Amino acid sequence: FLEGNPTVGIVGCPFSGGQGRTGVDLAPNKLISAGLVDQLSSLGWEVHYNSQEKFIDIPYNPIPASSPSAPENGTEINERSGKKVQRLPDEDIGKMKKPRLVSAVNREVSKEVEEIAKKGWLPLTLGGDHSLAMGTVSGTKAKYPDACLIWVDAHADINTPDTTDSGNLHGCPVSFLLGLEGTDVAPFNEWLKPCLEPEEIVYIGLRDVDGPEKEILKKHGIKAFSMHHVDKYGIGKVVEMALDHVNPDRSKPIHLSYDVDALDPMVAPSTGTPVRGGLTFREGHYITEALAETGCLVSVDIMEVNPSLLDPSSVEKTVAAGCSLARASLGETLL
Ligand code: 4U7
Ligand code: MN
Ligand code: MN
Ligand code: MN
Repeated sequence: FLEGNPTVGIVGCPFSGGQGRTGVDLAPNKLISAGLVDQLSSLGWEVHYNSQEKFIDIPYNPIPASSPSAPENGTEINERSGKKVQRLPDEDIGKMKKPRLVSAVNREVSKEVEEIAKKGWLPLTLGGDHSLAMGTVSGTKAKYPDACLIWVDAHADINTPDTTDSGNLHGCPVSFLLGLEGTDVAPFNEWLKPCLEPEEIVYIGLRDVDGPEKEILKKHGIKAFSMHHVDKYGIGKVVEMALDHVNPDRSKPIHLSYDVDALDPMVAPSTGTPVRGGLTFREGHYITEALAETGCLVSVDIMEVNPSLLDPSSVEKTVAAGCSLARASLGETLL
């Protein structure tokens, strides 16, 4: 599906507004500093890297109210960009936290991913939190309307604005992409149109799914392989069954959205919502290798690395895992 020399457009998204912990916004820089650009070049890819630092000047940018640079009139100096930004209020809408910011950022991500995909390149989005998948998947779908979605995660991320308990939008992107009941709400409905059918998505790695999410999965007949299925069938069979479901002829483009919390916390400890009993290092990488092998991968997300959590060795492990998942997705082979 890609055109010309294999080219990857890395979209660095330093964004944490879809959940409550800071630090996940540091991941793109960390992954790049770890050498990701050279690593992908070595695999034969032409690499373009574009950091979306402009996010931090989006008007709803949540600077802590106690920030020393915060004058009373609502105009503040952004500590990271040094630029003046006007901070508009971003009050909860229903249960949704930071809805305007999450929407505005994803609107930019969607445009960026669409642009890269339309050049015939592969967008590799480095999160940031997983709310960013609203943008990445809609951007991919704009170029490839028949793309299927493989969602690797401990969580289903399919809460709606009505079912979410936490109000964190990183737990909701899939419901918006599907256009489930309750997602046709401002500000998202100003740009995000439902672009995914329930039979176009498959999950691998689930082990922490909220009650209402289970109901949604059942109601819409959404295929999911939990850790129970990985244990039962082995990862090789699970990936084959997952592909048989969304891409039976291996003829459709594939978007891979990879939340590193799918990996066991021993493998990827530095992430905001770790859940024990996850994928081993090899199981996690097998998924990306097998998808690369199909030749159908057109867009990849590596999400939820949080370099500010735990000790330096945990951070290093998690960052290294993020880089190696990206390499394996782009065709690094063991032999
Ligand atoms: B992630 C959760 F309640 N379901 O909605 C929620 F358990 O992108 C977690 O997969 C969401 O890390 C996790 O807040 C989102 C919770
Ligand atoms: Mn998760
Ligand atoms: Mn997730
Ligand atoms: Mn998480």
